[in-house]
Amino acid sequence: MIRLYALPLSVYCTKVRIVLRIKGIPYEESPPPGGHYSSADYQARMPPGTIPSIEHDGFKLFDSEAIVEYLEEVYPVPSLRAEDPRQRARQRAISQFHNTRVEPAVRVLFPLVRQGSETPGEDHHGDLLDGFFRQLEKLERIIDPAPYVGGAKPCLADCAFPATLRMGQDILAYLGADVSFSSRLDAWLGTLEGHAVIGEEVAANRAAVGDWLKGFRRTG
Ligand SMILES: N[C@@H](CCC(=O)N[C@@H](CS)C(=O)NCC(=O)O)C(=O)O
Repeated sequence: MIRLYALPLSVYCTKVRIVLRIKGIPYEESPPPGGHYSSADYQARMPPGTIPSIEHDGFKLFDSEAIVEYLEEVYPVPSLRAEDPRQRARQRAISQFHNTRVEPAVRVLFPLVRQGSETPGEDHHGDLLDGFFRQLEKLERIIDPAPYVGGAKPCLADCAFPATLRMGQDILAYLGADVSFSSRLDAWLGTLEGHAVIGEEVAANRAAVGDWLKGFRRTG
């Protein structure tokens, strides 16, 4: 049995949950021991102190990308990666574009939410908001969904983006800025959210983001 340490607000945890559920892998989920990834209990068990992480029959693994690749190898059916090495490599590059570009462009917005009373019109805020839009433009040029990144069925490269794009959109809406996705990104998101598992997990993450945003008071 796989134990998943995760929290509802984390888009990386959403990605791993999507993969576990699409593959039909039995798992149990709990918050990190001590309730948070910064707890001493969790860090003693999982030294990087990040979520998500898994324990599988005594084997401990952190990092969402390593986890989904491991799951793909240990539970290869249904497959979430291309047979062809070039397509597979490309899908990995797209996944990494999420982890190294798109998600960080959303994460840098967190302090603006925490500040609460600031307005997005200020110059340094504008730069941060533009950073997210720049990554969306690049993503638009990188993917060619048909209707998923990997073709007719979802692949690993489809699993991380929808929660992160919605999180970016919801944070920007909270900050008073509008995010309209291009027709290509919009159609892709529609496909992803129309998938039963992906749709449910993204909705759950979005609800957690909504609760998190409600915890801050905007006065600006
Ligand atoms: N590259 C990691 C990033 C995961 C990550 O940053 N998770 C956040 C929560 S969403 C976290 O654990 N933050 C605590 C920290 O970085 O110390 C992955 O893909 O698992």
